Amino acid sequence: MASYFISDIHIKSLDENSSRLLLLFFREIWSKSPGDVYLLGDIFDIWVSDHSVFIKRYQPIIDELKKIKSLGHKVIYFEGNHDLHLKKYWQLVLGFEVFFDVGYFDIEGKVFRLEHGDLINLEDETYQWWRKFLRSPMMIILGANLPGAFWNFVAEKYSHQSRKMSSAYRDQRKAEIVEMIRVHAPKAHQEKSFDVIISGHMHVVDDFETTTDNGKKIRSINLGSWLDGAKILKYENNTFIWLTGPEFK
Ligand SMILES: [Mn+2]
Repeated sequence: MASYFISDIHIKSLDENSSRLLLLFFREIWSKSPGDVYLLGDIFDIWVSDHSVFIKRYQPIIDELKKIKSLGHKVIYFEGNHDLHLKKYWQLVLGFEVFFDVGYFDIEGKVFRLEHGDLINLEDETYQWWRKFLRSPMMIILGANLPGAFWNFVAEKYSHQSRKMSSAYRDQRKAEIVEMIRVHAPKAHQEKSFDVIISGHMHVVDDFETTTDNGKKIRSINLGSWLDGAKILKYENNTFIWLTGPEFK
């Protein structure tokens, strides 16, 4: 059975091509080869708590994920830095498994370590402080109680700014970002052993193999983002396949 890894689509509305492609994936690609779906964060450009503004806007996507679960497959959702406080709706209402940092999964007998990827650069103390702050009990309460329209407004301002900065930043510093991902893998392996580590967030596709100090071969894959084209990683029978192109062909 297949496993699918998806991250960093940054969906803002259902009118976007990326939304159309995600729905097409669920309805036409997934249904021919069903399997578990791992969402590694930043699927939506903004999602906070259980606000109806987000539920209504993304209802068709939610319905597809519900269908996947009802057919007996897992839907696992890792929070990113754009989709926050997911527990209240995605776990308690929809019954999906929600993760905040790192998760380990047995897939076809191999151990997979999955994470959004925003813990890779631990030296960025300002970001790590911000990350903690956003998940503090006070912010979880505020997230649920301030109206969805407020978060929507904040997100629009914030993401316009961060999108501009991050694409320029990422172009200039691609080699440095790849290096960060590759240094992270063996370091993460010291915490707990795994065969494969998959992350997102960095918006740079990377796939490499390395050998740890104790001689174990590990593979590290970063999923990139959909800002430069739709991409989904499929794993089945010990093999990874990238589903890309306009219609995942
Ligand atoms: Mn991110």
